[in-house]
Amino acid sequence: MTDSQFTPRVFSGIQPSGCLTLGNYLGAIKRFVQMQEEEYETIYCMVDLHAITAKLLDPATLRKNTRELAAGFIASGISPEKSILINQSQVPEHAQLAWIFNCIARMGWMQRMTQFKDKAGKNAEASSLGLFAYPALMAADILIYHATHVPVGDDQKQHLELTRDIATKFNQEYDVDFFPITEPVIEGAATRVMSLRDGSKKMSKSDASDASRINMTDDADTIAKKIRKAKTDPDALPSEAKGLDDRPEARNLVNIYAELAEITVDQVLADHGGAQFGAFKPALAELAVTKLAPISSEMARLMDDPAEIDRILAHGAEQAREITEPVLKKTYEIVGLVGA
Ligand code: AQP
Repeated sequence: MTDSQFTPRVFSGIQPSGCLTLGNYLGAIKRFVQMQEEEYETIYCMVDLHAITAKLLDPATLRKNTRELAAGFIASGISPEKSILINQSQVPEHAQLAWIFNCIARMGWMQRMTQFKDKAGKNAEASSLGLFAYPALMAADILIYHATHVPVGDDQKQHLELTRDIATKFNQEYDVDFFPITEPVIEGAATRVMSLRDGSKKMSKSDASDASRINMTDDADTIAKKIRKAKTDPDALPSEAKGLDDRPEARNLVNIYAELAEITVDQVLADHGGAQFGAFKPALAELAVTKLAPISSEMARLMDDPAEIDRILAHGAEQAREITEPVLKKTYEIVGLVGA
């Protein structure tokens, strides 16, 4: 059997571990919206079970983050009529399949995961077991839908490779072609948006410095101020992309501009090559505010009616379970947990 036996289906998720960032938007959500308009069935998820792996959150904060993330998805253009929108914990088959995958994945595979090493830091012994097992749950999130494509930022590449390894090993162990070998979709000029304070670090919701990121809820003044204060070098912008080598902060701002304006890096440099950051930063701030302000005001409007968000997520969970229940049942049969 080939992958063509599987319905073209997209799954991706974001953790409600904090406020959505420009990195999440450019690296992931923009692609989610595009793929919704293509030939795929699309399922997008607030992965709340993942959000408690790095640290436990105050319950009210987690609930607020989850609704705000759903509002961010919808405000960015994900339509509950066109896509299934779910909250991971409301679809229990994700966690049930994850247990099977904990038994498929090898310790050696998990120990190589760089995100665990980054997030655990020096004190891995004090990390939760959940943080270590995170990639197996992520594989279950994807494969419980038999998803064929997963749009993600560059930082998730290794986890997607692990998902493929888990699907392959499961299929081999049980001599089946049950799980697809999912394709990552990592595209665009901003697959890894970097911190505004340190060009060697990814922009992240949970960075201790708020100045390091643009939050999707930041107002125009805050966005402009953060871009004005973004770390840069003293040189003017080059007129060709090669001139951005070894200039991570400059490259980051140019990549952000390109992705927001939906033009190439070469086009940005054709327009702004030779400009000092004193001139480029206000142009970038204006562009960012123009693109992000409608999303943040729509998020605020949606957040005024949390019951409506809950209703959308409950409906999404019902739709999702039409896919996940049969896949889990069949998995249990293959493994020998139920059936003849
Ligand atoms: N800086 C980024 N640039 C491009 N893409 C990014 N993504 C995250 N940060 C960037 C992409 O967003 C999707 C959701 O990520 P996530 O929230 O599930 O986890 P994360 O990658 O760990 O994101 P954060 O913001 O860094 O969260 P915390 O701080 O909680 O760990 C993924 O597709 C990711 O690639």
